[in-house]
Formats: sequence, C-alpha cells, structure tokens
Amino acid sequence: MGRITWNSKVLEVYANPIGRDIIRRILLQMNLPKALVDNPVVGNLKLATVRRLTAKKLGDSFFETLMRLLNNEKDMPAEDACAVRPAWWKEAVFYQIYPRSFCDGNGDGMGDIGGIISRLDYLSQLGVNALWLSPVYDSPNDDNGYDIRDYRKIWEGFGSMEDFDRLLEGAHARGMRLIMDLVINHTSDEHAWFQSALRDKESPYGDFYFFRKGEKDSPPNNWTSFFSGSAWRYFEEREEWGLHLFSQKQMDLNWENPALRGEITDMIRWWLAKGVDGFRMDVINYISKTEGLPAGDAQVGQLMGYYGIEHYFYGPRLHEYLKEIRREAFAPFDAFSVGETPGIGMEMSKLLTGDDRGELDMVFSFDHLETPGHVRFDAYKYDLNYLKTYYIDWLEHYGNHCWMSLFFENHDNPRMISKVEPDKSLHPALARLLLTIQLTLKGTPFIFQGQELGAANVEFKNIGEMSDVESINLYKELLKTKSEEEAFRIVLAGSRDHARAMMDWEEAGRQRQREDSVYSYCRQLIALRKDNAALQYGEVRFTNKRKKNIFTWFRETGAATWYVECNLCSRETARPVTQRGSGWRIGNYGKPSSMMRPYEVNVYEIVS
Ligand code: ISL
Repeated sequence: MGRITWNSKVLEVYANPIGRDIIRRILLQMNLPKALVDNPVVGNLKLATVRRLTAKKLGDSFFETLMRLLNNEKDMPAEDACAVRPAWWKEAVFYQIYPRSFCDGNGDGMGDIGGIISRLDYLSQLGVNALWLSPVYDSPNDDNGYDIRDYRKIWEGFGSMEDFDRLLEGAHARGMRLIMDLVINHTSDEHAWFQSALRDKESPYGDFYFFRKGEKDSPPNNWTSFFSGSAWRYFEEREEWGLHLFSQKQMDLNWENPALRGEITDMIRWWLAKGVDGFRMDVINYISKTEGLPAGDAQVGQLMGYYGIEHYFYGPRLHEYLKEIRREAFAPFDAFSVGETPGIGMEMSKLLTGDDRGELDMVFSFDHLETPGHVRFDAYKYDLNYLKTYYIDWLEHYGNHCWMSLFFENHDNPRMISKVEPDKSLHPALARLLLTIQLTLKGTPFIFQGQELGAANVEFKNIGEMSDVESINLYKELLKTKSEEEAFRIVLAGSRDHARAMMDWEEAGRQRQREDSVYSYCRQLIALRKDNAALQYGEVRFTNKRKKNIFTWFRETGAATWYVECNLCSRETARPVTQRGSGWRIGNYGKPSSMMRPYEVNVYEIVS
C-alpha cells in the first residue's frame, strides 16, 4: 500500500482502507453524497490542492491527522472470494439482557440474577440460543456497572457468584450459550488498582492508568469526555490529572503497560475457565491511545462532537493488543468475541474481524443507528431507506472472511420503532418488520430485551424521571446555553433511559397467550431461521435496489432459496413482482395482496 503524502490524490486516499472509512465517515457526518469522491474532478485533486481549497475551514493539522491515521495501517483486508466458515455464533440468535431492568427476582424493584434465572424458560421458549449479559460485576454503578470495581465479584445488588454459577448452568442446560460484558478500556475509580495507584505512584499499579502533570486549573490536553466536559479529572492525592473518556469515575486503563495487559488476560481466562462462552467487549477499539496523548485536532473535534477521538478510536497498537488478548485468553478456550467499536467503518471492521486476522470474531458498528447528518440527540424521523442502502453496501462488500452483527437496539439507544414512526398504531407492524430484517439478513441477530414485545420509548415528563449519567450530565451542560424545555427536549430524543426501563412482564404474559402478538411472530421467525440453513448461511442477493421504499432480497444455498420483501414506509406501496411459485411462509399482515400495506413484510420459501 503506497504511503499517503501531500502529493497523493483523493482517489488514492479513498483506495486506502482507512482513508475510505474516514472519508465516508466525514461525508456521513456532513450528510454529503458518496458520489462526491467518485467524481473524477474531485478524485484527481491532490491533497495539497484540497488543503489549499479548504484552507479557511480545515487547517494543516486536520490533513496531518488524516495522513498519520492512514499511514499507520500497513495491512489490507483480505478480499478473495471464499466460502463462509461455519461457527456456532453465526447460527445463533442472541438476546441482550440488561440485568438492572430485566427481571426483579427479590422484590426490591430492580432486576437481578435470580430474576434472570426465573426467565430462562421464557427465553428458551422464545427460541434464542445465546445470551449477552450487560455487566453484573461489583460496581459503584456510576454508569450502571460499566464502571467495574472488582472484575471477579458479582455486585451484591444483583446477587452472588453462586447465583451467577446457577445462571450459567441454567442457560447451558437449556442449550443457550452465555457471553458476558468485558469492560477493559477503563475501571471504576474505586477499583483496588486505581486506589493503589492514587496512594502510591511507585506501587505496581502506579502506571496502570493515565496520569499527567499539569496546573490544577488546566487539564493536560483538550480531550473531551463522552459524558460532557473535559476528559481529565484532577487528583489531589498525586497532584496529577487522570484520564477518563467516560464518566468522572471511569478511569482509562494504560494498555501500554504489559503488567496491566497480563492482569486483564488472567481475568478473562478466569471467567472462561468457569465456562462462559465469550465476551462482548466494551469500546474495545479505544484501548490504544497515541503515545504522549497529543491534543485533539479542533476541526475533527467540532465535526465529531468529541475532541481527541482521532488519537484512540483506531489507535496505533490496537491490532497488537487484540491479537494478544486473542492468543493469551480467547483462543485456548475457543471463546467468542464481539467488539463494541463506535466510529469504526467497514474496512476497519474487516481488519479487526477477518477470519485470517486473529483479533475479534465480530463487531458492533453503529453507522446505521442514525441517518446521515444526524446524531442520537436530534429529534428526527428515521427514514428506513437509509437502512436499506447501509445493508446493501455492507453485505455486498463485507465478504465471507467477515460476518455482520445485525441489531437496531441496545442499552445505549432509544427504541428503533420510536425513531422511525411517531404513529403508535403502526408500531406492531413496524416492530415485526424490523425483527424480520434482523432475522433473515445474512449475519448474527442481537435482539435487545423488549424488542420481542415491540417495546417503544418511555414518555418521560421531566429530567427528574431520568437516571442515566450521560443524560444528566448533558442536561446540565445544555442548561448553560438553553432553556430547561429545550434542554429536556434534546436529552429526551436520545436518552439511554428509554431502553433501560423495566421489562413489562405482564405485557409479555399477555403476548405469549396470543398467536397474533409481536412475541409470537418473533418466536415463529426465530424457529424458521433455525430450521433453514439458507436463512443462516445462504448468500444474500438484493433486488429492486433503486426502488424507493421497497427492500427485497434472496437468501440462497444450493438447496434452497428464500425471498423477503419489505415496504419501508407508512404508506401503501405497489408490490414488486414476486417469484412465481413462491411459497409464503410468514408476514406481518397475513397473506399478501396486490398493494403492500404500511411496513408490510413477507418471507417466502421459493418452491420451483
Ligand atoms: O458516546 C458515544 C460516542 O458517540 C457512544 O457511542 C459511546 O462510545 C458508546 O455508547 C460506548 O458505550 C459503552 O461504553 C460506555 C457505557 O456507558 C455504555 O453503556 C457501553 O455500551 C462506557 O463503558
């Protein structure tokens, strides 16, 4: 791969995998068309010329940052055509449990492990066969368990290690795998390592975190936290600043330190030896930071909303660390890994997950959760036509060395049906449409708790009803420039509290009794997927690619062909031509008619 210099053309930048992802990210953020780079006039411009043309908006340091990122990656993703290698996690249907709000087993008003155990039959009847458990470790819960105080202990509010062992055993007994959440970019400031590092710089843990000298009133650099304000907090104990990309109580771990890496791999092995089947790895792409923690570029900061991000979202030693974790901890147990990787594009994902790479099995990439030009806290109506272009692009170009995760929701995002459609009478049809897309495209579906019931956003009335640290910090920050109503409106649009409301078990009970419920639809669909290899491993072939509001595809193996058709909007839409002899198997309106009704979806098994 050629080095990118000031003499390189825009086209060459785009041919570089990292360059391609970054340019596309910028276009997405600014809501500019991809066609811009395909335009030969633009493509043939030299970077030096682009710098001159954009001098008023983008400084030299913006381009230098870009070149540094591009030139740091030496590898190209494998692009040869190959068959998919089978794996249990490619056949699985995952279900994410957010323990705090899943099921209350002891009557204290909050979810716990006993509650989860009591619902294992519910989950196995739904048909999911792998569970992802958000953190249950000991934690002061500044960020609901994503701030870990002790990696080898269960938080007492959730139960004990014996409860956890019973949960694992219960899941396995029902043929369900269980993966845990691995939060290793940071720990709680109450973790023994951090406490020891604070007390004594010379302790073995003194260098487990990022501490920097500096005046008390000016942080060491301009990096900002994802949860508002500076990413630095001053510690009198050391007369130094400590780095926290997330809350003030989530201190970033220093992965440069081999002793820290050794502790982490030991801990991972300890859980795997217990029998857990793998991990979802929290913000795992953030673990390597540019040496010296240089200041973030101002333009990048403004564009992305966070300062410093270019120094850690795809850091210089990321591949090395991931390979080490894989080799030292995951591989000996043949354990599964899915990385949570905000900001990572398709080419970077290939380099992190290719089956030739020895890093991760899959990633959660987030570019489909908002439409171009929007961020989570914008109140807008999500147009599913964007989702269509996103999936066509990924599934046509991701290749069989890699495998996609298919998800719309998690504990960090509002409910998808609420983003797409304000008219609640259409939610049951829409909930089924989204589940069908997830369960019949090529990849591994992750259903977030409540999705199987068609759960929507919560109608919070004021900030007092919210509890998430991100929402509350953002609200305070917004009050500096906005009215209370305006600040609340913004927080409400994107708050993580929507997804963290208690699961409605009465509703679940009602839906289980009814054949025409979202729950029953979801159960049938999972069964259909499980019984038909074409819906798991079949190649995907899209049709009607340019037809607005219509999303259609085939799933094909040598032996069988399936066809899925979706109406992506709330209006009736003419049905595209269906294959002759098609056998209708499931849909959200019963048997199809000539027009497709709002958000109608049908799945056919082609019988020739
Ligand atoms: O703020 C973001 C960047 O735009 C988010 O995408 C953020 O990076 C992402 O939400 C990270 O999430 C994970 O790590 C957090 C935790 O609060 C979340 O719950 C977890 O899913 C810190 O551990």
